[in-house]
Amino acid sequence: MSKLVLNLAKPGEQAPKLQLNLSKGEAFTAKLSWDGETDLDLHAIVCVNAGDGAKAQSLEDILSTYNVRRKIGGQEVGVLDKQADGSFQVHGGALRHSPDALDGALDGVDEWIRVDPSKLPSVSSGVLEIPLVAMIHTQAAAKRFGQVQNAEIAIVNASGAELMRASLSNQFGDFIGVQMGSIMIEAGGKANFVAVGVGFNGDFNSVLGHFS
Ligand SMILES: [Ca+2]
Repeated sequence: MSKLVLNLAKPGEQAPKLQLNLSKGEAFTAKLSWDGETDLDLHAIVCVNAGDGAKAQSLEDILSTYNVRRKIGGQEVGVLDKQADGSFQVHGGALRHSPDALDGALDGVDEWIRVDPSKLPSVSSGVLEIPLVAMIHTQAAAKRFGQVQNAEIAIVNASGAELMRASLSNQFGDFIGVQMGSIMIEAGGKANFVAVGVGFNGDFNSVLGHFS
């Protein structure tokens, strides 16, 4: 299909792979934390990988604050409804995103995505692959992770055990975004997290271009 593209504005603006086994059907959470004024965002894309790369099928596969229904210059954009508490979700709640934090003012975790693999549809061939991406909001004037205080991402399983943790401020200081890795779900529900840890300096649509 043709490439998916999202409007990147918000309201008010114009390696070797490390495999981490998850228990079958086990839910887990990606947690993003930082301090200071910068707006960081966590994104996930539900893709099918039939052996020729991970590809999203429609806008309903994209869990991103850029895909929440909103008005930009009088035009409605985005396809995901914001819940009363500010959270939003895809695939009937299989992936749920916290309210979009516009700065790092919260104590501890500022944004999170919770994934419940058991709620996702099974694929007839290939695997479900869900890339997880953390990045600085495009409008945050040329900042890189090295200029953001205490930016960290962690993946935690249902019982609270940490599967991975990375410092974006230190390990990815030269970049505005990082693909942390992908959740891989085989037919039958067995899930792995495959760590990637690739930094990039494009915007979210350039990321989406790889996965659509
Ligand atoms: Ca944010």
